[in-house]
Amino acid sequence: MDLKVHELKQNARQYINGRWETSGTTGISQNPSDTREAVAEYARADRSQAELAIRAAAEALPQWSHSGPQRRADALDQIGSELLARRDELGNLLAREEGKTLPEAIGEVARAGNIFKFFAGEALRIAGETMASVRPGIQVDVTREPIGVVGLIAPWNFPFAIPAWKIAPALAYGNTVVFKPAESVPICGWALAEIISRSTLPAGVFNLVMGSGREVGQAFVDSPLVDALSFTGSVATGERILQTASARRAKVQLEMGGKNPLVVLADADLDQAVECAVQGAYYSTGQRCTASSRLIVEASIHDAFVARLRNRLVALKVGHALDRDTQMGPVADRAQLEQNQSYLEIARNEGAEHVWGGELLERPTPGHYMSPALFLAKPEHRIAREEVFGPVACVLRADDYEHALALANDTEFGLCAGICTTSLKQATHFKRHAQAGMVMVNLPTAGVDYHVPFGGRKGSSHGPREQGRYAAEFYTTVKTGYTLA
Ligand code: TXE
Repeated sequence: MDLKVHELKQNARQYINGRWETSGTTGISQNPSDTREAVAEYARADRSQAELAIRAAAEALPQWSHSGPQRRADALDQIGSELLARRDELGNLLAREEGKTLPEAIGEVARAGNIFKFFAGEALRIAGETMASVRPGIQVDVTREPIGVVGLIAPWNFPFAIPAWKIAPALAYGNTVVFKPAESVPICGWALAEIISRSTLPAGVFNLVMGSGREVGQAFVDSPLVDALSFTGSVATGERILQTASARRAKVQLEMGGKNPLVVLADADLDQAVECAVQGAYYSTGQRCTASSRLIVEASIHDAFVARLRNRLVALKVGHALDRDTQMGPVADRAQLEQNQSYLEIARNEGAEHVWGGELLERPTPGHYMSPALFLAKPEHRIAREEVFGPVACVLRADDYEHALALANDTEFGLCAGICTTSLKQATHFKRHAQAGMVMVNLPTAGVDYHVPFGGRKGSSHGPREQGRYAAEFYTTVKTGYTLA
C-alpha cells in the first residue's frame, strides 16, 4: 500500500497485528484553521479492540525482543527516511490537522524522521558492561533487555514528533508497541502508522489504536499485559495513570507540561530577549510544554521590555496555518480555545494588568483564532502559576537577579527555565540553580534538539528522561549475569 496523505479519502483505520481494521464507530478530524474542512474520517476503537491490539503486541514480543539489532536498525532507518522524504506533504497534513504554521509543521516531521534515524543507530549501540566479581573465578556482566509491551499515549500538540520519540526507542530496544494518538489528531497518527506498516517490522510489533482516552488509553493503563506506559499530556490524566499503573507495578514515564520561566536581566541584549519571549511564548500558538509563559524581568528594564514585546505582539500575524504570512496559527481545538479564554477572565478578575491581546479573531476562514495575550501579573495569580497551554504569557517584575531566580523556581513545575543575560557569571549560576530539567541561556525555552535528554523535575515529569541515549533508561531493564569462569 502506498497511500499519499493528500489522496486519503475516508476512514483511516486501526493497525492491529499487521492488518488494517475498521471499528464500530467513526469520527471526523477537523481543521482548526477552517472548521468547515474535515481532514478525514477515522475509525474509533472501543476497549475490546484496544485489548486485541495489546494481545497482538504481547504475542509478537518473544520473537521481536530477541531479534538482532541490524533488523531493528534497518526498519527504523527506513521509517526515518520516508518521513524525511515526505516532510512537505506530511507537514501540510500536520498544519491542517493541528493548526501549527506550515514551516513549524514541516520542521516537526523532519524532526520525527531524524529521531527514527537516531534510534536506528542506537539499536546497534546497545552496550553492556563486564566486571570481575568480588568472588574469585566469577565473571559479572550487566546487559540491557527490553521491558516488554509498551503502551504509548500521545497528546495533540506534536502529533509526529512526540509519537516518534516514544515509538522509535521502544522498537530500537526490542519492545513491542500499542500506540494511541490524541483524539484531535488521529490522522497524523494514522499517517505515521501507515509508514511504519510498510517497514520490515513483523506483524504485531507495532499497533495503532485510535479512540478516546477513557476507552483506549484506559485499556492500556489497566491491562496486565502492558509492562510499561509512556504518557504525555495533562497533569490530571498523568496522575490518574500513575496511580492505576503503579498499583499493578507497571513502569511509568509521564511528561505533563510546565510553567516555564524566562528571566530577563538588566544587562540582556533587549532585542534578543524580546525575540526569545515572542518565540518561546507564542510560536506554535503557545501550545508547547516548553513554552515561556512566565517572563521574569528585572525592574530597571521592565517597562522597556514590556513596551517592545507589546509592539512585536501587535505586529504578529495570526492566520490560517497554510498561509505564507502566518506567524501564529489557530488554537488546536474549541476546548483549548475555551480554556485559554477562561484564563483571560481569571487573570482580569484576579487583578492582573492586561497589556495586549486575547480577543477572538475573525479570519477569511472560520477557525479557532485568538490574538496573542500579555498580562502583568503577581506571582500569586493563577495565570502565573497554572499551565494555560495557549498564546498567553505574563510578566513578573523582579528586584534583582536573586529575586528573579527565586521567582523562576517558585512553581510546582520544572520542565525548562531560560535566562537572557550577557553575564557569564549569572548565566552559569542560573544553569546550576534553576530547578528544571532543561536550561536555556539567551535562547527561547521552547526548541530542543532530538538527540539529547528531554524532561523535567518536580510536577512536570515522572520517571526517566525521554530522547537521546537516556531513553534506554525507560525502554530497557538491566540484567546482571554471573558466570563461573
Ligand atoms: O490532555 P489529556 P488534553 C495539557 C494542557 C491542555 C490540557 C488538556 O494544559 O490544555 O492538558 O489537554 C489520553 N487513560 N496538555 O485533554 O486528557 C488522551 O486521549 C489513558 C499538556 O488533550 O491529558 C490523549 O491521548 N489515556 C501537554 C492524552 O491522554 C488517557 C500536552 C493526553 O490527553 C486518559 C497536551 C485515560 N483515562 C495537553 N484520558 C504537554 N505538557 O505537552 C485521556 N487520555
